[in-house]
Amino acid sequence: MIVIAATKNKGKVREMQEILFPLAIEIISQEEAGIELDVEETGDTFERNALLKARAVAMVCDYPVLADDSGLCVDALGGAPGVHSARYAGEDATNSEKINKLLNELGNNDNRNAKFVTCVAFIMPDGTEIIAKGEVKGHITHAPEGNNGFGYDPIFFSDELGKTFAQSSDEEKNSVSHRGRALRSLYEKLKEM
Ligand code: ITT
Repeated sequence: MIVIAATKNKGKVREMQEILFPLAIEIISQEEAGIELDVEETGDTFERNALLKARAVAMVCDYPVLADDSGLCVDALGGAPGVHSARYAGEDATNSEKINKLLNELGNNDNRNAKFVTCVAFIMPDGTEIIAKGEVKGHITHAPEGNNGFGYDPIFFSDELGKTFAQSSDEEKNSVSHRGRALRSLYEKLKEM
């Protein structure tokens, strides 16, 4: 099955491809499909924003569409940056700027518990919508560690892997990540249909 990914984030596209290819789902990014859309993420939940992105792309193509809205929720920051993870340090901020802002906000707080959350929205050409979610728990390191992955990966220490996501291979990250779990849950729902 060929699916259009309703995202402009290249890190997400790569992970979607790696996770879904073994399940016989081929991901093509909206950019590769020639779809130029900038969807404003006005929702206050991951689910609402995933649906906003998926619906916008589904309106202009005849393929199944998959959107991912995700973020990092830090306990001591009341769940921030959460749905605002992409623009936490401003519209055009780099990953380093976002990471530095988060580390500064957290300071030396002993409670460094955090989780990554993903909500995926899948829309079939007949308009059927399927939602699936995934989470992974861990904690925020005191400094960035590792160069793999994207976004906040260098400061997210996965309890299950015993290292940061940026110190992990793609395969290791995908095996426990919020995105891996959400996409495998989506696949199970699709199989049942
Ligand atoms: P699209 O809306 O085009 O999909 P985006 O990057 O704006 O791309 P989100 O609104 O879902 O996507 O923002 C999620 C942000 O959370 C993302 O930009 C990263 O900074 C961070 N994030 C999400 N998943 C991540 C992961 O697996 N590793 C590290 N950071 C992640």
